[in-house]
Amino acid sequence: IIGGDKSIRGDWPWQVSLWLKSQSKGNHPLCGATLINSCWILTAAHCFKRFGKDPSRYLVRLGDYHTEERDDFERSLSPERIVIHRRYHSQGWEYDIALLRLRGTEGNCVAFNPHTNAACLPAPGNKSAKRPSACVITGWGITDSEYSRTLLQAWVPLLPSWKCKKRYGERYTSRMLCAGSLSDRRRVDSCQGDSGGPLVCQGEGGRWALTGVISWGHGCGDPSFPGVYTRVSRFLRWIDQVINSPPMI
Ligand code: 4AZ
Repeated sequence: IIGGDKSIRGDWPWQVSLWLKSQSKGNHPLCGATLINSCWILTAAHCFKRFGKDPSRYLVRLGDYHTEERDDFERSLSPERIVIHRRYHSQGWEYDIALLRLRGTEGNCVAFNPHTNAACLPAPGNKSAKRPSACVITGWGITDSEYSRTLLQAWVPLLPSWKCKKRYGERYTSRMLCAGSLSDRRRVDSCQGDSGGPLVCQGEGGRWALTGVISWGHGCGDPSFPGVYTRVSRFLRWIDQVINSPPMI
């Protein structure tokens, strides 16, 4: 996260970190992710580009705050299944969305507590609802120099799509969201290591909804190249289908 602040422990209880397991080199943080119910975690498809989709190679850590200290509520689990959107192609950035299933029975995989809880999905079908102004990105990714050890947060404004269209051309599509700093005085952006993590926006009644998945962009914190996010509202049916269909054996 560029231009962010240290978060407060427990403020973003849906934040998950995704790790690559390695016995020789120690586990290695790869991506952010978001808990969306007791059994499912939403992240970016490109997180699996390098090391594949064998769930046994990964760990997810819930309730984490400081990556190198043991927090009272943190828990590491291995995912049971990884589902990558079938239209995702590793050469591009379209359909950059994936779901991870945790082990457990029917809606009963992890217990929620003040440090582990699910984010809401956006309400379906209210396209006309006014654009939320307050959105927050969170992650342990690159700051100005290195990965952060504590969970960082940053407020980012959602930008009109034409701003990303203008910069990125055809690569920016209606299944993406554009967000970032408006002025060059304060650079605010997501960056490498944050991807897969949440962009949440606060709606009526103070309810936070998972509006975007941190996905890509040209560099980080460059005011002329905003960050690009997977537009979660376009994938509600896909999410529902994956979660509610029996696993293929
Ligand atoms: C990345 O490499 C990445 N500035 C994530 C987000 C952004 C750029 C790169 C957006 O995962």
